[in-house]
Amino acid sequence: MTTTAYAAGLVSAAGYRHVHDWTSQAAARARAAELVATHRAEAREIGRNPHLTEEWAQAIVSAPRLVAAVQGVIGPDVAVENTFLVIKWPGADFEVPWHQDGINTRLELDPYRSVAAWVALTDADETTGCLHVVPESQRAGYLPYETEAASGARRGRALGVRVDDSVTQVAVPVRAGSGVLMDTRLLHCSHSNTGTGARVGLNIRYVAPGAIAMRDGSSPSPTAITGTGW
Ligand SMILES: O=C(O)CCC(=O)C(=O)O
Repeated sequence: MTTTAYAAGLVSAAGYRHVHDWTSQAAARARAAELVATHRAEAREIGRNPHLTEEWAQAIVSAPRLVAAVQGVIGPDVAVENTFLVIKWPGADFEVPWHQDGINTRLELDPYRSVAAWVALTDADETTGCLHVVPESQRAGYLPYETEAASGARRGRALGVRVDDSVTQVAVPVRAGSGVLMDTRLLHCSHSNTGTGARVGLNIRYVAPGAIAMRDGSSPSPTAITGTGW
């Protein structure tokens, strides 16, 4: 991996920054408890695009403090391209491999018109499986990735990028009700939850107009949050 090709991007020199208190810790934990109760029996680990159907997810993606932070990065007109719920059950083997949120087999996001948010509904730390990032990795641009099967990822949509162990990696603990904004090229991963309670987080890809390039040439239809012309 080279890290000198591009400028730092819009989020920060490191490629990520915290968003504090997009909701209260109590409200986030209450929502997490409901999700855990709903999904415990089947030990469901992922939910794709809950913002399309679930009121709780629609409320999160349009939370004023979160949207204001996103607008501070990509401008006033904001839509949601994708959401991804991850529940890490205690003791379950569930590693999300190194990946970049802005590129996959379906699309590529313009990193200057998009930003990823990972928001915590429970506390997430190194024990319970918080995100780990490679600071400044956005400077390398989008990197070649493997398919889910080839990267060893058994679950989730993450597409694995090979990251050398010698590269600086940083754990990013987040309290319930807070979150992290990431450059869509920032390398990140998460490990299994070795704690005692479920870890619940929602990944959101926010876009400004013109951010989405679909590989098949089709027109994208993100979910508008602010602005017109979507
Ligand atoms: O919730 C996690 O542990 C990782 C989720 C993630 O990295 C993603 O959805 O892009």
